[in-house]
Amino acid sequence: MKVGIVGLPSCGKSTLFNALTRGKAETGRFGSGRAEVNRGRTLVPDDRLAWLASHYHPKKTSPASVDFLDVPGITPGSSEKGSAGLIADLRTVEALLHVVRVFDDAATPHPDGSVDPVRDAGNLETELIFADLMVVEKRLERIQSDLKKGLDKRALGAEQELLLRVQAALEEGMPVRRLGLNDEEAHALRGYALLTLKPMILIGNVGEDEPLGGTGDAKLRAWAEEAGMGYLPVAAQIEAEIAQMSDEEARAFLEDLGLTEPSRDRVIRAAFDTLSLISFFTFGEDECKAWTLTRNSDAVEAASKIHSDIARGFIRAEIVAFDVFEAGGSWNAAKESGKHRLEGKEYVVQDGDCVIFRFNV
Ligand SMILES: Nc1nc2c(ncn2[C@@H]2O[C@H](COP(=O)(O)OP(=O)(O)OP(=O)(O)O)[C@@H](O)[C@H]2O)c(=O)[nH]1
Ligand SMILES: [Mg+2]
Repeated sequence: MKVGIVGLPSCGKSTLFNALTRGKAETGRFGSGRAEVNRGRTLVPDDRLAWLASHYHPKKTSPASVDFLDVPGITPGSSEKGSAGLIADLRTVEALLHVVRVFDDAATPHPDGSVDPVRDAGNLETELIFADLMVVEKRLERIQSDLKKGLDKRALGAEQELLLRVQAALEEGMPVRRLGLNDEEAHALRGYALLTLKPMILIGNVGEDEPLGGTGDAKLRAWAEEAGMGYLPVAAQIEAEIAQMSDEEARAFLEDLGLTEPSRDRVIRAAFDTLSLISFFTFGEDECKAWTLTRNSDAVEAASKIHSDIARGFIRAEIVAFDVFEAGGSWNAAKESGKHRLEGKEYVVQDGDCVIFRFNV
């Protein structure tokens, strides 16, 4: 999974990136003129995988991972610089974290002179809408000229009609994700990688005075709810410091605050939820591995994550739900209890399924 971090300048994107990836990207360099992109990978924490590994002692344990992309601040007019640069980078991600500055700190002057989370969130949304509008307008011009040339009228006509609807929404300031497109329409737009069609989670970057794991800014939360987005308050600065601690130190630090996990884990879970992702597991003495799958995928789609041969030669899947596996203490115990299942191609894989694929190539 690939997730992009966006926001206005100096709102704390790189600080959040460091908190999420335990990275050391440079922060606080607004105005340095260097438009550099930071990339990092985070392993997805999963107690279930940890249990499987403690059971099998495999040579290798492979958690799922999330790739984060941190781009420079988007300023009014960023989108006009065209497809080059950061907007183009963002088109490749599956979901966006939109960071909004909530913290107040005289040491970091706000580019607009005052801290106003709702204003900022709206301003960034407007920039993303502009960026999408440019893509849509360009394509509409192209379609028009192709239609004049007498090219494939039916397909082009359908595309034009859809794009005109999208254009009208964007012109009214509505992100495409709120247009209520059906699956087919969303699929038809995939090639344009519209930014406002991507699932988005709002991150309120709250200050040190807000308790970690607190509720964040109420107005910003209401704004997010209104826009149909998830909202998570994160104290990016402190979380970035925690991310640099050893696991032991971090645990003790969080425990003192009455917390069980760093924000990193909450953000990753929110990204999984927003994208409707689930995990299934393969296991054994060689490797225990967590696989990421879109909810409602069938057994063949799950198999194809592992290898196209397994999907092609799929016979059946042997499945034990993780909870049953853990409660019984072993695969064989699950088998004997009758809670072990044989499933065919159409089986819809569930979060936490432990799977052995039977296939023939
Ligand atoms: N007090 C406080 N300062 C913060 C917090 N988060 C970020 N900062 C500071 O704000 C400044 C900007 O943070 P960055 O993480 O570089 O912000 P950015 O969004 O990546 O900035 P650009 O990439 O330049 O747009 C830095 O000096 C950070 O130390 C916070 O939660 N509290
Ligand atoms: Mg930055």
